Amino acid sequence: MAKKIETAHSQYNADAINVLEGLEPVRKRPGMYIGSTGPRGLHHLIWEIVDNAVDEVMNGFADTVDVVIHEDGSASVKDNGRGIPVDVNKTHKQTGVDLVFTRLHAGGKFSNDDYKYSGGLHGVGASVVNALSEWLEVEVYTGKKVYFERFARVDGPDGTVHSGVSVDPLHETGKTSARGSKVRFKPDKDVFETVDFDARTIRQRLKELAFLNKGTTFTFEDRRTVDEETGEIKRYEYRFKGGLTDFVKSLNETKEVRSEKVIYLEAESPENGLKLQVAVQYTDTFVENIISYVNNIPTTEGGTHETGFKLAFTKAMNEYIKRNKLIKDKDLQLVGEDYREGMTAVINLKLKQVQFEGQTKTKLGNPEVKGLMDSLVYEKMTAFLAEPRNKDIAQMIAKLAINAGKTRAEEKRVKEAMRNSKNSMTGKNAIGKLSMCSGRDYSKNELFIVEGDSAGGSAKKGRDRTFQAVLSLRGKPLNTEKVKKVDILGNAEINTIIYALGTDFDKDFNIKNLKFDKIIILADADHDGEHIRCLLLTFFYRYMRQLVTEGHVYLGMPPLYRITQKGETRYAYNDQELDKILSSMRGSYNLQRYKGLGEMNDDQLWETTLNPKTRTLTRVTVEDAAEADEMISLLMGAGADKRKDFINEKANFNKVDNFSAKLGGQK
Ligand code: 28F
Repeated sequence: MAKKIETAHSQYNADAINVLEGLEPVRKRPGMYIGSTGPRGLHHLIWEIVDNAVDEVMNGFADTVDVVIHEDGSASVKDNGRGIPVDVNKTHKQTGVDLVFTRLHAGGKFSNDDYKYSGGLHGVGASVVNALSEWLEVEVYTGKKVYFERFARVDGPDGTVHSGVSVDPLHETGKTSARGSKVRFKPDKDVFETVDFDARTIRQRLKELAFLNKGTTFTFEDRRTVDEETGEIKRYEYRFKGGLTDFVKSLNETKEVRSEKVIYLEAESPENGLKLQVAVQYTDTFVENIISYVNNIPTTEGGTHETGFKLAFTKAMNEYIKRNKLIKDKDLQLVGEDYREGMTAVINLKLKQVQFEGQTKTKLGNPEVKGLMDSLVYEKMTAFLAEPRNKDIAQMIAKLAINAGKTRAEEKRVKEAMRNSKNSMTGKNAIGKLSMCSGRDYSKNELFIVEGDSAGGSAKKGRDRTFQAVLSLRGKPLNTEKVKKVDILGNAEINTIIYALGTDFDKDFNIKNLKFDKIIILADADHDGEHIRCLLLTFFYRYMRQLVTEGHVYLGMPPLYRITQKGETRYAYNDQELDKILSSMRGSYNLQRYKGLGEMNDDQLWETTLNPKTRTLTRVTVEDAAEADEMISLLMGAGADKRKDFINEKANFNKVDNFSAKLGGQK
């Protein structure tokens, strides 16, 4: 190995300087090219190479992409495309392989605009990966032959570091009947904070790419670990014949759908370098779930393509309803959101010139795309609705939207009524459940939401009433996914919470009016308690998300056991803690198991759960809340049959336990 590097030094000096000048800036400022040198940046290296393989797929030359993480921590990506050109390019006087791996391609990668749909940090090119690797090996299978080239980091005697140097130039190594390219590289540990690839992240992305590129096979192997059960290396394979249609179905897997059929539209505008695919399916929830991609990159912040899609969908449906005279009530005017209650949609856009903007550069900015999407989707959707065989689904959407519109009007009336007669909110009902604190310094105040009247009673007695308020829940708060907004308002428990917090909810939510710094959920450690925790988190996640993202929501952790010995009291919060305490004790002791919060008297509750000096709280993260939300969808969103299947198949209550274990684990 050392020998090769020396050869490289003497023999390829001239070339090496060229390469250096080309790749120098990347090593100097990796962040500029891959965003960061943290885990995200590290994975960017793989995405970059995978992107090149997917380009071969998108151009119709390949249908398989294999990714492997090797025992030595290197990653390889292989496609069955044309193979990176091995002949010397006339203009550049370099092989195609050298062009790809040693030339920095500003922005649009190769000069040929038609070659590439790329955007954002993606598409900065394989040379960036080369520059940030300890070594990188390329194998090309073409014309019945195998070619190989190795690049490496070369540390000069004077301490200078040159990376991406061709240390074993391109040469033939054997025969093959295969076609394609394979790239294997080892990230440079001097560049990255961590060089540990995360298998789950890679699997997720490959699955997503498989949905977005229908019919393409993506495989993944992590050779660093073996499967616990089989003792073998696990191989994952993702391939979806249905593409976006399968994607939407998979998103709705845990929900009850309004119709099995998925609306699928595709269109293109070659003169604008735009291709679009859209898939839509309705669930029996009341939530809108639109996810979009541009050139296989998720546009989480939305953008002009989403706007255009919404405009077109609304317009096409409005006209359908009008043409078929489906609205009886003259005063009813439907708006866009009426058509999106329960809608799951995936938009996949291919675009030549992309502009990303927004806080995380995940928002599509191209202004022309709004109009293009609008007219293309409108045209396709109108045609879809006009087909006799789509009548059922068209009528179904119309009916849903009309209901949504009616409900929206009703909600407005209920809310207005509520605002005008403060009575209903501050009425006996709310007051009976809520014991406010006396302090008016909102940045210190805490609201305990307590399960059950007896626990609520103890909490009311035990608390420090200067800054701690208590709200006791009598019944279960309702599952906010399955109900309409107007029912949410009608649910006493949820209503009281909204009133107590002062923030209003959903679109009217305003965190400035929050009357508490901490909202602490206190529920028992049993299944009912889990359920209540999940329901509340789902409500906060869906309708008051900022409470969660800004860290105002907590879970209280009441103890499970009380151990007393000679007048000394200790508490255990789980079985392991109990074992530990008991094994450290000599002589007789008294053990009490709390079956619920209600069994604790006010002193005990204060000491273990309320007192800021001695209690344990778990702050709820947005991931926790999202997980609760997903679980609620799994457990309640689906109809009875599906739920039963799920419980039988996947033992969901373990998942509930995992969830609480996870929450408990991060105090
Ligand atoms: C494992 C990652 O990188 N696959 C690739 C090709 C195919 C061509 C190509 C790539 C060379 C110099 C532009 C072949 N035949 N997988 C990959 N497969 N790059 S990268 O060409 C790039 C040109 O300048 C290819 C004809 N045209 C293009």
